[in-house]
Amino acid sequence: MAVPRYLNVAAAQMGPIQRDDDRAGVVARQIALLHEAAARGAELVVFPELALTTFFPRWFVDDISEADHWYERSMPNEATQPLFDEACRLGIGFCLGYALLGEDGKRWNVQTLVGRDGSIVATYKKTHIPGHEHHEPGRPFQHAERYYFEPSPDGFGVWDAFGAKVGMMICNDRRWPESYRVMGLAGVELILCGYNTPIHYVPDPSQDILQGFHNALVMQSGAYQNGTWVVGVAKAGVEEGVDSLGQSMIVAPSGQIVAQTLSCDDEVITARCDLDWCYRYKNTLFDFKRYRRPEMYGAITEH
Ligand code: CDT
Repeated sequence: MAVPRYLNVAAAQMGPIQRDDDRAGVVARQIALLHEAAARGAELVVFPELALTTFFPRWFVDDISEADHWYERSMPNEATQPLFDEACRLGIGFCLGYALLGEDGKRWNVQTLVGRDGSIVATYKKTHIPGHEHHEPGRPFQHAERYYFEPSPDGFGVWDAFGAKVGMMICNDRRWPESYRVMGLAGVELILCGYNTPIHYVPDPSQDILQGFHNALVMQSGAYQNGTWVVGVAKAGVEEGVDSLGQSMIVAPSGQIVAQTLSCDDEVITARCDLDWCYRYKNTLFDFKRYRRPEMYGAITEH
């Protein structure tokens, strides 16, 4: 008989981080979330996208070096070492989103996965960069991610960690079925995804009322169609006047939401993830080897 595999996972949603909030204060909030997750038996805690700063792509600066202070130069660093130390002391792993300015001068939107012993498992760079490249002065706020970040050249990875096959994606990645499918093909069992989603979608405000629906729609379908757990974690609430979606959730391989936040503040939700549940889908309806027709899907990568 196979030994059942369970992983206690926490989504540590964060309320807004304002422009003047310093990293020490943000990390103190994260440590408080870590403690709450630990008290609930979590082994892995997932924080949002850009979890150390405000969502700075909402402002444009002509000289990008003026934005350097929003980026980390290394991980861990002086500001985040207390989080690493406390997580290691508690024996909890975590996944943290932040902006990274590499030694080569390249700017990335990343998530780092840290093991229960404090060692870095992997750093994932965001693949799909939404928004715009140039200043758009007519907008109520900018979404200039394409100015501030390069698209990852690495693609999606799946790592053996926490006794599971763990993948990562960041915010807009969750809207694309290819993100889940590439990881699904690598056998992913648990996908970790931080996000910052403004309620107001400037190019088409008719979508505003649907933000919560679309958020659940993509993560539930991605989980189900690939037989994987998905953990989606928001930086929520009104940040510098911009209202952002909460509704962080943990989705089972069946597509069912097993836990969801109720607030737009710092809030922890947890789930005991049965990793073998994935195979009820991977070995039946979504038995990729048996049923997929990749020779019919060429257009997806050709165009
Ligand atoms: N951070 C991020 O990727 N946000 C986008 C907002 C929509 S595009 C302006 C998202 O997909 O949620």
